[in-house]
Amino acid sequence: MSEARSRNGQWMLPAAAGVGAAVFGAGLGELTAAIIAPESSPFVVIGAALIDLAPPWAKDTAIALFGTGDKPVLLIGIGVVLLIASAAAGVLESRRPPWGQVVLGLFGVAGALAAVTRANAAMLAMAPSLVAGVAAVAALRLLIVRWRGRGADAPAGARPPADGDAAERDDSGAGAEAGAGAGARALARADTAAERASGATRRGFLVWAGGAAAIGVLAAVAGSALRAGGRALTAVRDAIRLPAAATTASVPAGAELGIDGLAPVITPNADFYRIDTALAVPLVDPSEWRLRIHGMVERELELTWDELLALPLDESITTLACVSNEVGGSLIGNAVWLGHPIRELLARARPLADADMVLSRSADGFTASTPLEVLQDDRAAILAVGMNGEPLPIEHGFPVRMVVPGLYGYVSATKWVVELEVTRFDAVNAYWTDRGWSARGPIKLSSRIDVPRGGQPVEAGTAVLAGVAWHQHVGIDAVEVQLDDADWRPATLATAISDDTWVQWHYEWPDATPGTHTARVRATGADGEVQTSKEQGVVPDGATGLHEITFDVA
Ligand SMILES: Nc1nc2c(c(=O)[nH]1)N[C@H]1C(S)=C(S)[C@@H](COP(=O)(O)O)O[C@H]1N2
Ligand SMILES: [Mo]
Repeated sequence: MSEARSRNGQWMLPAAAGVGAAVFGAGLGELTAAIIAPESSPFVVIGAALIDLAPPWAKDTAIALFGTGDKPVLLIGIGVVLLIASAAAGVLESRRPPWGQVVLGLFGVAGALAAVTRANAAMLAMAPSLVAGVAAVAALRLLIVRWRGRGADAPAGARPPADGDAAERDDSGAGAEAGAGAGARALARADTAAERASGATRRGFLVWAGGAAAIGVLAAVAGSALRAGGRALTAVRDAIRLPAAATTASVPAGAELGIDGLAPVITPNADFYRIDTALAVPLVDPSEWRLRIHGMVERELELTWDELLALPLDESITTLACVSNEVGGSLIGNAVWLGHPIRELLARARPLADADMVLSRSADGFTASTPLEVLQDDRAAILAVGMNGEPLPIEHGFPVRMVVPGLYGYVSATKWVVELEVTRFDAVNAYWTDRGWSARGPIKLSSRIDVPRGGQPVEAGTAVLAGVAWHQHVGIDAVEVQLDDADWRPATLATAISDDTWVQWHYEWPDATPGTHTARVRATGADGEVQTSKEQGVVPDGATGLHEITFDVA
């Protein structure tokens, strides 16, 4: 081993470690983005931030030089800068640990900051960059520790572990003089051994650094394949023209109060809450979609997408709610659904007399247990293909999901549904039942105050309070408001769409005096039930209690 090569190894291998670690982290970051936050690829958010920060002359020059190619050039530029910086971080880490880790970590933090500071970004937007940063830092740390252990190319004092150990044993076991002699002999041996082994360990080390980079590249490739799959399915969805409804549903005049800050009576798809266990959204091509109805039935049934669309499709308006919705929470939404009654399909399959449950299963294995009789009565329990006039959004179950008025989503609203197994509650548990939640989940009577919104100042005089109340498949008879612990006073209900939907309410408070006030709301169901003030958490079958807000009158 020549001196020059040995000295090169003192920075080339750490530089390779830096690059390997950075590619490893960046790849995992891209994959994370593709799975959970497609808009927040670390590269794209950093690029976007640089574009925003760049002075106008820099933008003009870039456009003059590269034309419409300016953005790819920018991304490639970021990549090159990152590679150089990560090589430098590797060398830095080999001399002044942990500063190399700090440098790579700062890239992750910069990406996270760039991601969350974009317009209407969710906290989740930070995740890809944080994953990238943490992965790169951990990989760099491990690679440099490995490099330090590998011998001749390491700085003095960091010898190969086996030889170093031998020297230490000698030092501690014998007297100081003998120990020193043995130590020197051991080091001399180590030098020649290390020189012979050096080519091999250098290759071994490069395998580690290269392996880290290769994993990063594979992760990035997997991420882009996922994105491509999502784009392809989006194109398929965009091309779908749903058949006209056999029966239509409409929102009656007077159902929408149109009060600023009040949840609209129909929730736009883009604002509809989303809850599922899917790490990556299942991509189900309609042309490959099949629904199998089986289990305790006289006749098994299989249905294709074309067959489903050929059946009569009805519009229905149903308010979906999540069992995890806290009192006053936002995991609830109302949409116009288009679908075929499950009742009709069950009638064709003919359930056996002792069956009492339908276990629906999604393409990704999630299951829900729905009481059979709920799917057989006259409510609009449907296999939905449309949501607010469009095919289902992919994250809301495209191409087909269940919607069942009156039951929490976890026991009824299976998205990406591919199977209905007619069975019994005492034979099988659904996904959440095995995790501490109730096997049955009727939605509880509840109400919410939306206006005044938190922090929104209210003028003295007439203050307007408004919100929504719901008890799906039962209906709402009344809503009352309580201000500052005074008597309950009746609020005015908007026109209800149906018993299966929430209803808006409002209350005008004529003598709103300056100061801080509290307001509470409670609903009465069409069956006479008054919403309980008894507080219960969401586990195991939904929260109870009254929604209370405090607000300031100026
Ligand atoms: N495949 C699948 N379907 C699912 C879930 C799920 O995790 N996986 N979650 C359910 C729950 S808990 C709720 S509240 C509703 C939410 O539907 P949304 O995301 O369209 O609002 O979907 C239900 N359907
Ligand atoms: Mo849910």
